[in-house]
Amino acid sequence: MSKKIEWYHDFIDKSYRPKKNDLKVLFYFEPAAGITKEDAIGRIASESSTGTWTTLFKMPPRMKSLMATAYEVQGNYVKVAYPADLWENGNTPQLLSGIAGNIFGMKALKNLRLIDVSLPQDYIKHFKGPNLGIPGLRKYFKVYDRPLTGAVPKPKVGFSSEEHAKIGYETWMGGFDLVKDDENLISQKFNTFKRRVDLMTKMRDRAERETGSVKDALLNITAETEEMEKRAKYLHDKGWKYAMIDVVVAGTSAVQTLREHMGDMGMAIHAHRAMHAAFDRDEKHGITMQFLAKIMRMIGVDEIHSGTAVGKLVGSKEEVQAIASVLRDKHVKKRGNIILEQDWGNIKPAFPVSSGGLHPGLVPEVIDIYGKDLMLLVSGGIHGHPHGTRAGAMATMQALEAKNKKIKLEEYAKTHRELREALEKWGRMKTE
Ligand code: CAP
Ligand code: MG
Repeated sequence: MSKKIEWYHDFIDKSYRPKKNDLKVLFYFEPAAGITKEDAIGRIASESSTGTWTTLFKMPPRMKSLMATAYEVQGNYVKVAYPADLWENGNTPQLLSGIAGNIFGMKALKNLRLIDVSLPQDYIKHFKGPNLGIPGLRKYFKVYDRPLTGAVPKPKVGFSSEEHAKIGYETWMGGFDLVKDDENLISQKFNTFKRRVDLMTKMRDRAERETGSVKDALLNITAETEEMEKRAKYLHDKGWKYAMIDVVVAGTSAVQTLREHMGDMGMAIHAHRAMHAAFDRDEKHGITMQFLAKIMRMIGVDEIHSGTAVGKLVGSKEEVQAIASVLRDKHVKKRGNIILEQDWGNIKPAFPVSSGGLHPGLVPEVIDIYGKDLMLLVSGGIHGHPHGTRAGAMATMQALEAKNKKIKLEEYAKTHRELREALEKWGRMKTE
């Protein structure tokens, strides 16, 4: 028999019971041709903790206590426990370099998907979580019985700051709480951040005066981190409660820095997830959206896009509800091989954000899927209304009222013109 040259199987112990402070991770895996399941799971635990590809000449015995353990295998799902001492307090990138790092590139695996992590109290206590979260934002808007509503001026980019602010005003006047920048609108020549903020500030003050309601915006500050800090401060100085960040492209480290900075100013973070589908779309490989949502709630975004299940973008009802549970529940219950249990302790709940291809006719279905603790973004679905943005926002608010009163949309539309016109155009159509 040849000499032992690797020690991957040392990372497997099916009799192991995770300790209270272990991090537990659920993976889906498919071994490459010629690799056994045992070889595969040993490699996952090894590469994401203390291992290397070969046995070593020397290894201090205490290192044993830092090894991860693959402890439960069910078909192609494996759970791995990681000792608390492997992780630096409050360092999200370090966590990702471990459990979401090299392992995705191992030749021994045909596919690997990081489904969820269960984080012990001792780990999450080093993070702040959302600054305002659902309760803080509801209190700020004084809106308790319906989702918060918002819209992005469409098309995505191209409007001047003046045009943008006018559309924003119409959106607010139609009854929406928020006007949102698109993910790729930040500070282009034709619509710079400062000019947009200045004009939006004037329009917000006017809309607030005229409606008597709180109006805010999700203005996109995404840039290099120090520039984001400056932009957040600028928003604060102009009386805005929010800033929006494209959190995946900006990175966890930048989001964490902004959470600190904006927390000091009493602000909330709206997290857009542009680029998430590069790693969460393939069902067999990559990282799930519920994992991203969990990490972002831990760091402290107040809301994050989570899909619609009925709109134009990918994401099933099951997936969308798993994400909502991770974001909103205090005690997240384990669901099959979809989510692990999570006790959030003192970390506040964050809003899921349903967006992408929505229009008034889809509102009841979205509420059936999510319930009311939600941010509802309807953009094309208001600006495409036969009577324009304001009427489109009104139609959406009417759809929400109808749902609240348990009245069928078609019935409510008989006495609500804007809703009727929206239904005449789109009906209950599912977008693509
Ligand atoms: C929606 C949107 C959002 C997507 C993001 C867009 O506009 O502004 O960025 O919804 O997707 O550009 O498509 P519409 P997700 O309402 O006009 O479709 O929320 O799934 O991350
Ligand atoms: Mg967008």
